[in-house]
Amino acid sequence: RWSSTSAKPQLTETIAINSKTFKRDDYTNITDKIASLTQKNLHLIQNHPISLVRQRIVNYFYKSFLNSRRNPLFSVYDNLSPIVTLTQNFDSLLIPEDHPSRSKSDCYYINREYLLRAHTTAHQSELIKAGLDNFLIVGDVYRRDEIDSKHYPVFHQLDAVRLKTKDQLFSSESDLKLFDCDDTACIPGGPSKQRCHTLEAFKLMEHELKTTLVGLAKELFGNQVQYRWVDTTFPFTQPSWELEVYHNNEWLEILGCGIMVQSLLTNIGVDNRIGWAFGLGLERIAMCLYSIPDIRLFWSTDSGFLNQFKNDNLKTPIVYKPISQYPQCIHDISFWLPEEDSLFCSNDFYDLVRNIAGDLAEQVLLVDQFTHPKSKKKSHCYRIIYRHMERTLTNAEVNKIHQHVEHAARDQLGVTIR
Ligand code: FA5
Ligand code: MG
Repeated sequence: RWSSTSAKPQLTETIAINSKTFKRDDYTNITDKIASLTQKNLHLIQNHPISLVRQRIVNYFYKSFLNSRRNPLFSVYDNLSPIVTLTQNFDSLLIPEDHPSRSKSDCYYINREYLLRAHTTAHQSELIKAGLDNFLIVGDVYRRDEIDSKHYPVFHQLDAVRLKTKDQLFSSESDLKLFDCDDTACIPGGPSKQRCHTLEAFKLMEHELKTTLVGLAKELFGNQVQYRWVDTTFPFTQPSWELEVYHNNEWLEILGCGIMVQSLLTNIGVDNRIGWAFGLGLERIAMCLYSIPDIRLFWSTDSGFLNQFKNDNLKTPIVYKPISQYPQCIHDISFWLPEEDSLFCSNDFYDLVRNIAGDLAEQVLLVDQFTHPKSKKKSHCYRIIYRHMERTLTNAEVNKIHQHVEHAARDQLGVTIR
């Protein structure tokens, strides 16, 4: 999305990610900074708080669901490549062509065929197709978003799927059925069950899903945790809910879930099972559990951070103690958007800052915007707050970075610095 009026930076025809090479095209919007994060696997690093939360959730599933031989029922996939096709991330999940979540301003596209997964749900269909009925997926996910203490372009999710046959849901002697009709057409969005499901199958699945997740919330936050269910919609579940827990005087959304849309299953050849699924964010839970104030800290390689999470028992309470608070450096940048201002989106600017300043950019805020009454040109003013997490930044150092941001914004986004 380069403005036609600006000088195009010299781009190579291909881009290398995790030692694989991809062709660039008009969809490519992944930056080097983001590409460099695809091999970090924070969720697999020993003692890392993201890894601790992963282990606690996996253990909860291992002990809650056992097969007849008393072995864990769920298998875990935590090492799948984050590079997925548009089919995996969207089509297999019935996400419509015109759904906003597909937009270039929200996703990191490698090209028209591949992107960095925006949710771990991207692997759901392929694992079901491989014959699995009960599984967890854990991994890094990528979304273009604002920059503040709770948002980072990479975070980690854990997804679960559980499929049940009629015999597993009701017992083999029962006359009860899973399906009322083969009409899998459903009007998405409503809070009601899908027409093809019998009321009894639906109710039992809803009950198991919700008791499993309330049990998980109690396991993580303690038996006294206050929670509530909020109706929501996903293209791949119906009905759908979010679970919120009350923490530090506010309701926090920790996951989305629902009864899997039956046509998603029939599309991949499964016609005798009903399923539930959910997806949760590991950072949010870790920030609550360990009082971690800033999402950038998860990427810290400082031993003063990781050492605080060493423990022999996953359930030992840990309270993160800030290594120190270094001062912020605040710089504003104002510019005119390109003539054709639809070519510009704020997320492009956020990525540009992230690419240049890395984790030194603590926040980028759009503080002012206006349209010139005569020329109709639009102006944006952003406030960039720079701060190092482990030392004091010098003025000279910040000025240099900020200048670099100004030049790059001019050259790459076609804006005119005011
Ligand atoms: C999804 O990603 C769905 N794939 C979840 C799902 C799976 C629903 C299977 C039904 C069945 P959502 O975008 O709401 O939904 O993200 C799920 C969770 O990820 C959120 O509840 C939140 O805990 C976490 N999350 C989402 N966005 C962010 C973010 N920017 N930073 C940190 N955590 C986030
Ligand atoms: Mg949500």
